[in-house]
Amino acid sequence: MHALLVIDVQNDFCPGGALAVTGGDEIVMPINALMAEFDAVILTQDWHPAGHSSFASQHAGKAPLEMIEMTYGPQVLWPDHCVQGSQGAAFHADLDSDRADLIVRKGYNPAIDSYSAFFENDHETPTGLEGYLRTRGIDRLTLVGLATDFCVNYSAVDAAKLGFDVTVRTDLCRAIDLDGSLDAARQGMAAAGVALV
Ligand code: VGL
Ligand code: ZN
Repeated sequence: MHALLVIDVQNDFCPGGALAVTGGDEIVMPINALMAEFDAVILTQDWHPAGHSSFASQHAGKAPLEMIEMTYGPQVLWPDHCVQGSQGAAFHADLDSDRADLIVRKGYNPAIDSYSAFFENDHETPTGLEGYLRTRGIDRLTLVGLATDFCVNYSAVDAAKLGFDVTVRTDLCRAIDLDGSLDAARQGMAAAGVALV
């Protein structure tokens, strides 16, 4: 069984959003068209409580895109984004979210960010997605969405480590590209055995 995993195609990651990814909206229609080719379609949704610890606004003297050390390791600080229930957290209006079998929300823990669809950024707290996939007999995943170098990257690497057969459609992803993060992500995914096509 082969699932399409659509990562964070939300207003805040599209042009005009709080953490806009260049060209983020270009991938929406082609992703919709791709959905019909899969046995399952799963969407993820970045879903932070107001005042989330990954927001620069919560750290005195810190600006967005600066780094801090959290108990679980280094963390990039972001502008406030994808706050639960906000328009920014909603899926892009053209994304065919009705087609989804499952929507996985992540980043709801106030103290821990969660780039990956599988684990929070402590790399151990699970979201439950692994169990869902295994109980449905899904062993292959194709990933698309935003952003290539953060949530797509972390999700793809975790999926490969868990033993899934993982492909990233790089033409249907767009990147933030912070200080070489896109090159690092490409290398990390390839080293983990992810097929980049
Ligand atoms: C993401 C930064 C913060 C992403 C989410 O979806 O790649 N990036 N939250
Ligand atoms: Zn986030």
